[in-house]
Amino acid sequence: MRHGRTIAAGSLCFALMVLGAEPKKPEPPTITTIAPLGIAPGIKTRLTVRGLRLDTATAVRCQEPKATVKLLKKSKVGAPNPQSLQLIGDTQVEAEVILPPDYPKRTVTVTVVTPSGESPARALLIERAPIVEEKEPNNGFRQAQRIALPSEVGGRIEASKDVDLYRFEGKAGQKITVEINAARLGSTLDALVTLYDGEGRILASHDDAATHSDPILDAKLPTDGVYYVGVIDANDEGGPTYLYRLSLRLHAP
Ligand SMILES: [Ca+2]
Ligand SMILES: [Ca+2]
Repeated sequence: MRHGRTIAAGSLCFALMVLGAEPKKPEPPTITTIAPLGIAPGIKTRLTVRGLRLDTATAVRCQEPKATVKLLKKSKVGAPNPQSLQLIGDTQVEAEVILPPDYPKRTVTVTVVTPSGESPARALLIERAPIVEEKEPNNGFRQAQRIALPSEVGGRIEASKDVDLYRFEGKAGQKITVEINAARLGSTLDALVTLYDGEGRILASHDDAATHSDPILDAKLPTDGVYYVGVIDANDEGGPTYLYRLSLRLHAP
């Protein structure tokens, strides 16, 4: 499908050139992934914005007019292979953003401006509570990272077949939700999340929601004790742009 369109566009371009028309205008930039995935209001945050054609950036813009945004750096970066170029990008900009402390919404969007135009907007989560940073090694039950119930964790499937395991204590009858925010925010990760009991037996697992590829699962904990949450990429891929935000939530009884 994509190949067919390219040929059609190429033929059209050739036809226009033969007719003496203007050559095609340079394409505007696009954003693939922004790291980190979220930002806390009132706190200076350094963002790494990855995408296509970002190395000529002249500005980074924020949807919130009262935000302070400073473009720090722009550069070309390697993409692992041509197939993943559109997903991962091969250029990046770094910027410093400060949102007003009373910013009220759940997300904020940013764009990158180059001489060829402005990119489509990419959303960032607004963080109201401190984020727990993922710590490797956490690939097995014995190495699982201890987190509280509830918690918000910022993690990354940094390499092919990376597994991220978290351990928490629960009580019988507690109702919890485990949600991943990744693809919805431009992460390359196609996350799959699994809830295990203290013996490592699978209690629940989820891959894709109805309208996107970020998993979300609800569970009622059967006993008092230890539980584990595992995050993997459904295709066993990984890398710097395979970021996720894990929300472990406890519901009121
Ligand atoms: Ca990891
Ligand atoms: Ca890991």
